[in-house]
Amino acid sequence: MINETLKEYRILCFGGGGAEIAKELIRQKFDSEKIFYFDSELDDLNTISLKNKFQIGTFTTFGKGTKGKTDVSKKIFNEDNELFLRLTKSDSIYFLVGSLGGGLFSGLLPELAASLNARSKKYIVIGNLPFENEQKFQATNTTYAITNLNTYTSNVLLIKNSDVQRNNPSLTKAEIFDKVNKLLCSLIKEFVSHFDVSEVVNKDELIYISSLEDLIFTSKSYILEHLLGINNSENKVITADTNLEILELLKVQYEYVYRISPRRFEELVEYIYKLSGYKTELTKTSRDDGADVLVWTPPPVLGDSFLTVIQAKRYAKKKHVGSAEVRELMGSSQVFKADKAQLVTTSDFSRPAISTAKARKIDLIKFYELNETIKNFIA
Ligand SMILES: Nc1nc2c(ncn2[C@@H]2O[C@H](COP(=O)(O)OP(=O)(O)OP(=O)(O)O)[C@@H](O)[C@H]2O)c(=O)[nH]1
Ligand SMILES: [Mg+2]
Repeated sequence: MINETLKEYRILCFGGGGAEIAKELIRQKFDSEKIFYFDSELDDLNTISLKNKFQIGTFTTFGKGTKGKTDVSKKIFNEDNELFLRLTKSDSIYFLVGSLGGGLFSGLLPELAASLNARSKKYIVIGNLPFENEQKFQATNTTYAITNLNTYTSNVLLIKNSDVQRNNPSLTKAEIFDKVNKLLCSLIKEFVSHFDVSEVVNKDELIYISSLEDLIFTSKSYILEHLLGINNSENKVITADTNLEILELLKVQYEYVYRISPRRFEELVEYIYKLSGYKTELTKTSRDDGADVLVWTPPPVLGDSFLTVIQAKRYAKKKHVGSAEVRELMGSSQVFKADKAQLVTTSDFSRPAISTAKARKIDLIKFYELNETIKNFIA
């Protein structure tokens, strides 16, 4: 029953260190639906395959990092406030995860904490501190983050890189990071499973702003509170619906569609058809028949249902869909013995694509048109 309740958590990872921790979470088979990764650095975003990853601060850093500047993070936070609000709307427990020292996570943490506090959300900060001998700005950023964070929460658990190094003097730096990531993951795992950190983590490696016992107590009582609010068999654990949250966001800020992962985009397309009442299926990621979504139209009174295969292309604004993509979809339409094929994109279609599609009777759809039709379905 506890596990049922704990479906309600989200692990939000930030910045380069956050990406490494997220990768470890994925390796340890954490439910990837629960893992979110945010970064302004495209180079780091590209190293991880995750549905819930978001480019932030696009208009602040243009795909670069903050270069160690926490004030840049504040701008990023303001730019993407809407995204954070939407993704932290439900009454989940939020884990804010990353590595202090760099600009992004250090600068965002106090802003996120302030925002979560203002809306009475529950959260726990889990991360690591830079090595003692790292560059000066790392220490400055860390102090900035912790001092400001202190005014909002005492639910903070941090591991010091240097402590791990002292306890494991023979390890290389890369091995230390690996160890730190594993420690952080076990910390999260413990919280998610039974909220007892004492067994998995060597307490000497852990610094905590409040006492660990307090933290565990707080979290436990939250869980209990949460549990008491539901009656077991028919329990009302509402799993937050990320697709809906993102559609709501797109309703007010359409441009976000360029910052989500391609897989998330495929899901959104499927979701729209599902909301419209159709039977749908998302094809496996590994499958490469060129079809992402299958939609069955209900049969008119009697007869066979009508199958539409859909290919979803989350392309950058300027990258238009060409005739090759249309031909590929044609092929996959045959593989699936489909009655109809549609190509949905976030960008536009080239002239050859349009003429190829016309000859083959393939529908070319711009995502905003699809999104427009769905507006009626969401509050
Ligand atoms: N947990 C963890 N931390 C790491 C790893 N590799 C580097 N770091 C730490 O990450 C800290 C912060 O750097 P980043 O996370 O890259 O910084 P950022 O938050 O992305 O900020 P900017 O890149 O400056 O915008 C450094 O001080 C390193 O100690 C890793 O594999 N795991
Ligand atoms: Mg970075």
